[in-house]
Amino acid sequence: MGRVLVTGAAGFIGSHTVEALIRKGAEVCGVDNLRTGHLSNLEEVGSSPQFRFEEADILDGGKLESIAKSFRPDAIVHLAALVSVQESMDDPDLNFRLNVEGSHRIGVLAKELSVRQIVFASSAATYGDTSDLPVVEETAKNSISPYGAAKYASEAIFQGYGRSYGFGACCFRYFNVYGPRQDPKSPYSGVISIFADRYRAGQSVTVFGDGGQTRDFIFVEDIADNNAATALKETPVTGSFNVCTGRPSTLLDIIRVFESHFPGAPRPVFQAARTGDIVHSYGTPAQIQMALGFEARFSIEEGLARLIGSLKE
Ligand code: UD2
Repeated sequence: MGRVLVTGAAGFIGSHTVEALIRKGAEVCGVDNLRTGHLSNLEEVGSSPQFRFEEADILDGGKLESIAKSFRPDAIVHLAALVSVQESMDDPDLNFRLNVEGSHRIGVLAKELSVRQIVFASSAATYGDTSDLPVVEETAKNSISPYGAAKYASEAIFQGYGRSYGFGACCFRYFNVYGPRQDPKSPYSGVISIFADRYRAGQSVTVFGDGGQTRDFIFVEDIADNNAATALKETPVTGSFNVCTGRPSTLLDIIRVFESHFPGAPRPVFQAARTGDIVHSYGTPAQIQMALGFEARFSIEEGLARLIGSLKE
């Protein structure tokens, strides 16, 4: 079975990806600088003989290289990043270092170690605000944040380096990912993480706008399974793919599901829509389905039920 290095292993998507790799029988080395990741996210895999953890920064080339050289990965899943769009707006230098220079470093590492495959966490933020729906991979890339721009630049870095040095580079444009362990702390955190936190605490949620806005919410286990399966494929794959369900939900749909799990919860409070907010967003997963056989397994009802179950544990 494969040996996979996962950067950002202690993060939200990283920790689920490590679990998916272990379920599939891989040997996993997880690295994380714990800037936004938490060791507690790795509690479930901590005792697995298939897993080791190293605290390291992707920009610390020497340390990362010595970890990677002793582990000898066949594939790298690169999820370490500055993950907040708002933080990228406030600190574009840090965004550049983590989300562009970091990609370059990982690309060079892949060359040095002759890995077979890189899996990279890109984002639907590469498309920016588009009224051209559903979003397909060819839709214009009109990023409206340093974060989206860096993700798109990194796709070019990974695919160009992959062709130069002979590794596969799969760039996954995640849509709105949700699930257990997503951090609800910032007002710019994913809406479902904020809603989950508030329903659990018996507090009312705030809806910006009329709640009719749509997003293509995808459950984190679908994201993780796809990362793991791609990292473990025998034949390298290169391309950029939407990772989404193709089924948009409105915020009112989401609230309805939460209310069925939290009967008697306070009613939502409506406020003016946020400036710059996108009204409708959803993608089509047709290309990833063709290339990798991916299909989201979790409906929004099932994903939310899992998330709410984890809160009540
Ligand atoms: C994501 C990014 C955002 C920007 C955008 C570009 C995240 C968390 N956000 O925003 O920074 O890059 O993509 O496409 O990655 N909402 C509420 N109540 C709340 C919180 C949010 O009504 O307490 C609304 C929000 O105004 C929006 C919807 O919920 O209409 C979804 O918000 P989101 O931040 O989860 O995701 P999105 O796609 O707007």
